[in-house]
Amino acid sequence: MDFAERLYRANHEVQRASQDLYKTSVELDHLAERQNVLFPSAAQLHQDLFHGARDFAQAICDMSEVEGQLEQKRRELALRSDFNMCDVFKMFTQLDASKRGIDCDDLYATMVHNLQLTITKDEVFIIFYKLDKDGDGMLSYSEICDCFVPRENEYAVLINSRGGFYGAESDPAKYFEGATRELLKKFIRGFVECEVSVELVRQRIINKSNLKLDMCFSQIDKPDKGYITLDDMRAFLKATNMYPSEKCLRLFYQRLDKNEDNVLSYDEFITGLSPMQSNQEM
Ligand SMILES: [Ca+2]
Ligand SMILES: [Ca+2]
Repeated sequence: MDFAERLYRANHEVQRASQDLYKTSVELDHLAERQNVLFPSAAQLHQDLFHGARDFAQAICDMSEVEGQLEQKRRELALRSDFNMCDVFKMFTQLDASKRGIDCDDLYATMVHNLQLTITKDEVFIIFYKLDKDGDGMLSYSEICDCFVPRENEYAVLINSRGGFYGAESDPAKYFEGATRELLKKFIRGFVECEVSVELVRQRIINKSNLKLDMCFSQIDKPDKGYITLDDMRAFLKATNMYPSEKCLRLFYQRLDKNEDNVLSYDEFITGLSPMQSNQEM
């Protein structure tokens, strides 16, 4: 083989190798594209986010945390061995066995006169409005249980398995031990604080961040199912790099899911996130 032929063959080899290299790089590009479709990077997801998405995600995290703090107080109460729903209901009906529910006046009288709680009528109304789920103007036994029984099952079981202790007691001020009454007061204050904090965040979403809730709904509802799941909510938060505690997020989600069917309808989303003032205007 002479020198010219060897050079020719070597050139040919180089050409083939570079063609192979090119093919491989094209294949790699295709692979990368497919990878991006399957596993979009955080940066790609961010490109898809709507204006104000991070503000909205922050608002969800803030409201979730507030719900978590209230649940913590519920658990502290549930751990008191004398605390039970039967006596709570009796105390709030002011020991009137003929009453089938608690009205706003009973709630106020029990909190102010019996528990000696510093609370305004407006604050009592906030509690009442939140608890009266069926809107009949009375708090039923189950509506009162919704307020006090922890959402987490192991704690719920504790309180649900306890019967009443104070059946023979005629003075509602003697219901529950001192430390339990203190925790009960702390919980009621926490309940008001939770509602006030959530209301402030709702106002922030609309007034400061200028977000339209219907737009937020359609952006989180992927792909246009007409409802939002907990997974949708989590995916949205992940895309904004926010990771609230799973327990707190679940509590916040339950707050919005009024009919407890595990999905957030458009109405539940809008009503749950609109400030109270605009709810009344609607
Ligand atoms: Ca009711
Ligand atoms: Ca629902």
